Amino acid sequence: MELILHHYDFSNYAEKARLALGYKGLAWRGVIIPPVAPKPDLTPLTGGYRRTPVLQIGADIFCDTRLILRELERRKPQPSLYPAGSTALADMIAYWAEHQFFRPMSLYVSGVNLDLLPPDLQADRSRMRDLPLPSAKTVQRAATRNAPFVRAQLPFIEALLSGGHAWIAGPQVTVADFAVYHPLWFMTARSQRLAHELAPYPRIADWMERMRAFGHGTSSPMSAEEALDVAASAQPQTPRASNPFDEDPPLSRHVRIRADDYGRDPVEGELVLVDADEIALRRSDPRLGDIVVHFPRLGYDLRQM
Ligand SMILES: N[C@@H](CCC(=O)N[C@@H](CS)C(=O)NCC(=O)O)C(=O)O
Repeated sequence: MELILHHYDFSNYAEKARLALGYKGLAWRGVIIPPVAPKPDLTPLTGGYRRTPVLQIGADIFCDTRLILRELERRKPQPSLYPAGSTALADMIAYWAEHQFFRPMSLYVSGVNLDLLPPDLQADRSRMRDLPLPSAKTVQRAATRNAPFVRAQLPFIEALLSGGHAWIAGPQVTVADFAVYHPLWFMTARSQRLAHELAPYPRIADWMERMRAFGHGTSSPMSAEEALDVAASAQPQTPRASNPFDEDPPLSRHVRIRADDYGRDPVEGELVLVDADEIALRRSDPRLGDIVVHFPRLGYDLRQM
């Protein structure tokens, strides 16, 4: 079954997924989705989730790169993203990179590149976070306030790469490499205006070069229409056995899942899989039939309706 990545070029989380596909030497099809809502060809697949990227395999939809990388590992275990012994540390570093390091990075980069952003982007991102639309001045002030947070954390990364460590969590490649890479990629993806921030860090530069060399695997474009047809003519795979916590709703209950931070559009359906890493629900779309939508456990709120 083909791997279909719904993405757009300047999405840094999509870059994380593309690079993981490259690391594993996978072939995939790419559907370009709009960078702002509404996303009328994506939400029939996800049931409402609008963030980027999304991985489709037939009538199974994987939301969030945390789960997308796990799913790639399941389908092609080698080379591994979760080498024995480094996984806990890698997961914790990845959490830091995406929850503590990336937000100031995003505010700094967006402020500095304000004149280069698509005109509707700020308004969409404010709506996505339930915030009022900021003025240009507010965006620039946020950049000024957040630059020190970026600058204070860059040395952490240089330090992780010292002491003979080739990769972020030690001697082997892990998910932490991909989670730390994409915020740095974002820094100079749109312009070179912040390239000077990385200049003092030779180890970061060398490691980013080795990350870039993984490439994106082999990809060919697919239209949104074709991806919807793939979902319509496929059946979701039978979910693997669940291993719920006592607090979880029983399987087959009607549940709602949504992100716990931003882009919190709810997805509703019947709970079909729940364990420590993943939650999945089955929903029915009038055109596509049954779809199973998968989320990582961490970062998502699961509620019985
Ligand atoms: N935790 C999510 C975060 C994804 C995310 O925030 N992606 C950004 C793009 S880089 C996004 O969705 N922006 C709004 C959009 O694309 O609609 C993941 O790991 O996939």
